[in-house]
Amino acid sequence: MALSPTTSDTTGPSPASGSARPRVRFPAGFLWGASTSSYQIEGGADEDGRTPSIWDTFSHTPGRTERGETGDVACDHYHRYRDDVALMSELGLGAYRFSVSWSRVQPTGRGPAAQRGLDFYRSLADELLGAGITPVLTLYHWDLPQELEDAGGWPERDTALRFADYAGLVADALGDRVKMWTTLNEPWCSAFLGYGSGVHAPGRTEPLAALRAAHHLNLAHGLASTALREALPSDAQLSVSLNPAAVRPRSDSPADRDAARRIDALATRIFTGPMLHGAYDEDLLADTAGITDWSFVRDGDVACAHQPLDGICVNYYTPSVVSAVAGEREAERRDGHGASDHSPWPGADRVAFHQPPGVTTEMGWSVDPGGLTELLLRFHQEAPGVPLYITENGAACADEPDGEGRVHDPERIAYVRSHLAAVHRAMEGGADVRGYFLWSLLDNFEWSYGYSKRFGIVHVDFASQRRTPKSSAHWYADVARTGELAES
Ligand code: IFM
Repeated sequence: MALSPTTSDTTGPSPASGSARPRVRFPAGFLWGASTSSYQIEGGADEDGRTPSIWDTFSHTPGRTERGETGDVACDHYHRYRDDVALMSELGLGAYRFSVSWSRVQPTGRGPAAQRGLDFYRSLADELLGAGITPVLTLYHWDLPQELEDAGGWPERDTALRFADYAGLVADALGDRVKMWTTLNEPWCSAFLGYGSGVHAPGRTEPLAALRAAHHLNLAHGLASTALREALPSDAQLSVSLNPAAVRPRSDSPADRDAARRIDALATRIFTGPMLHGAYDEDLLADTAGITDWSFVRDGDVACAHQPLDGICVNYYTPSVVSAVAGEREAERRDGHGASDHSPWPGADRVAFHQPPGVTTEMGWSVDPGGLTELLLRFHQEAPGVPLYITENGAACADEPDGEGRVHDPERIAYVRSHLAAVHRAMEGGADVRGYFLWSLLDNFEWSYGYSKRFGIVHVDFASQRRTPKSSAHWYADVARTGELAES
């Protein structure tokens, strides 16, 4: 079903709709893409001068990842990127979001760039542009050079300064090819899973370090944005990818609503406060006062983090349902972020997380598209006039090829369909959403879960590196081609 090239409305059924399912139409120019990240797919871990990142160290530490799996080879994308771009082209993707491995392009996290590392990303961008696919570059998707962690990592201010230098190097090398730039991916995970619960690299479990890391990530975003604006052509678009929480109190009681407020502050407002409004909220500072007086925040830091943005990128998978813990009871820790005796929520020890009823994905995450509509409408209100993108959304399913080598994943199609409908509802409510990037293009290294969770629309047989587009890939290609979605 082809779209008229001039069609740009986002509401109402398609005039061509003849099926029983109502159809929604996305505007012409809407970006249909898929996302990946460097450590999760590249492999080539010690090639061409790349040095270890915190994820190399962490995954090589016994007991840190499922079955001791690492990203040493992953999807071998470092050697197969041409074929992967050809696959994207066959699927008709309009955009591809990838991240740069910092230690591949600046091996010690300081000093001059490594030419061969930069050349890889230049060739990748050229390949994409040649195929008519818009490259969308994320500077940091969790793989900090190990040398910078050895110097203290994100809890130390210097890491933010190093990040700005790195941003400038990458901008100088790719600014002529890449127009869409994202500073950080999900800084909440870097700070609170990396330094709080320790389920992510570098595996530290220090509440104060987690809060310091969050602040220095905000500062890093601000400093890098300034460096990017200086180095990039004026038509470059700058954004950040956040994973804000859609938090629901389990009941309407004041205690449960307060629990939701605390998690909202720690998950979302700790970043949107400085980045969008130039301040940390008072309630966040009060909730964490037992851990820190925030004296590591220097004059001018939050103003620096508060940079003009050309887009806000939202990553969404599942909501959180929380309640207050009464009395001496231990808080339930089903927050969906992996098993640890340490909390990723400093200052929220008396908050319990609950599994919502209903369907879950292989991650155990409940399927609730309403959370995505809610978050998009929230950003529409909080940052009026700033275009929104969904830079990650998708589902892990237990996908395996059938006897004929085909991979059927109707659960993933249902998940993506319902979330695209949720995006459309937010657009009907006024949200200026410009694109959707499915997580993920390929099955890949799912962090501490190793290769046990498959998020790809393309199946990867990790032994042979054979790629097989799943039925969701063909379905998504059709949505991308027509700009239309049949709601279930
Ligand atoms: O695989 C991750 C990705 O790296 C960051 N966002 C969530 C995805 C699924 O867990």
